[in-house]
Amino acid sequence: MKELMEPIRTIVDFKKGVVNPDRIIKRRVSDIQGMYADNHALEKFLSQDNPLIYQVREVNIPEESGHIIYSTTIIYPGKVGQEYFMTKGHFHAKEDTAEIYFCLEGEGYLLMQTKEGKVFTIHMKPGVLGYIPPYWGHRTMNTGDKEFVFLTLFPGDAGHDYEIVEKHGFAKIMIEENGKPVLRDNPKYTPLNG
Ligand code: M6P
Ligand code: ZN
Repeated sequence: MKELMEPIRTIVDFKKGVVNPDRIIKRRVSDIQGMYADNHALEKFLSQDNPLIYQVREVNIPEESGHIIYSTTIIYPGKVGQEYFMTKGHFHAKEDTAEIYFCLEGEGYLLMQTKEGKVFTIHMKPGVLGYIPPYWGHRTMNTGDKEFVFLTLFPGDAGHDYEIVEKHGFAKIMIEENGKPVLRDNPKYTPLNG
């Protein structure tokens, strides 16, 4: 008989994310440096304290079809130049897989993009659920002044493809202008089919 996995009980603190995660991934400015538009501001940050931008608190779930992986992400408030602190961003290695982002605390934006360069944003605040359909790359940014916390759920076999984002970037960036977040063209973006 097939041996079944035991069910899991996870506690999620709305402000702090998954309590006692199996793994914490931490990303600092240096881990996503090529993706910020303002090289000058970036160098200043790197020569100083290389701050923590976000952490992902993960539970051990098999990376296999049939499972649902879940984790919480905390993006700290801050900017590199005028550009808000953000996740690295990725497409799914198995492109026909979706994902759900559910905001627990703080505020920010969920930026999505197709490989053809079509862009869509969802303003996230507590209680807002963003559905990322299959084939859309995704990145999130904290546009508020406190920690932005969200829960994510995605198919076990989705995988992460960072290469496209590293090579081409996202078509848009979210920057602060007159105290407000605005979406602007990313000067570092190179279209996939261009
Ligand atoms: C969410 C999920 C994870 C992802 C994390 C950070 O929690 O989408 O799969 O790893 O955000 O985003 P990234 O991997 O793009 O840095
Ligand atoms: Zn994803």
